[in-house]
Amino acid sequence: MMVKPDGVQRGLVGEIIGRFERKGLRLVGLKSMVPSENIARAHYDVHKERPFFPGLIKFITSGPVVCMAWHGVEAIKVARTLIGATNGRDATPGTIRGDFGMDMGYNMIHGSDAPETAEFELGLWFPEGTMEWSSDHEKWVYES
Ligand code: DAT
Ligand code: MG
Repeated sequence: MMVKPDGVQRGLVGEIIGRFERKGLRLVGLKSMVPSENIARAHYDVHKERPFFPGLIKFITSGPVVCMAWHGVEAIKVARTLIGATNGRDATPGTIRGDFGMDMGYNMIHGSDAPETAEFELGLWFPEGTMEWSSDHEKWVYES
């Protein structure tokens, strides 16, 4: 997942990370950077033919983002549920976009949408790999 430049500018990094932590996901990678044009284009390659693509690349490369790798059972689905619909005006209250967003492009956070895209995006943003660690409190997150 990635907090986009609007989320960083609005001071929502802690709020967003806190929601995933409290849900019970385990943080296995975290870094901040101003994305290069190359990494942004590779990340959004599936959208390269769309009319909004140039604006999206300009936005994502406009300032710092926070890249996060999270681990958990069905983590992708769980995270997408917490994130909410793409357009903040349509997103359900209680989701990140539903609570903080009013826009389609400025929607604060990216989340991988499938295991294959997660694998691709993790390789792109975390070429050094992610952390292996176990959380002592996880035994109280999952019954078995
Ligand atoms: P999501 O971020 O919910 O996975 P997506 O993968 O369809 O959404 O699109 C990637 C990003 O591109 C999205 O977060 C915001 C932007 N975007 C999508 N559709 C758009 C549109 N019609 N106009 C402007 N920006 C758009
Ligand atoms: Mg997407």
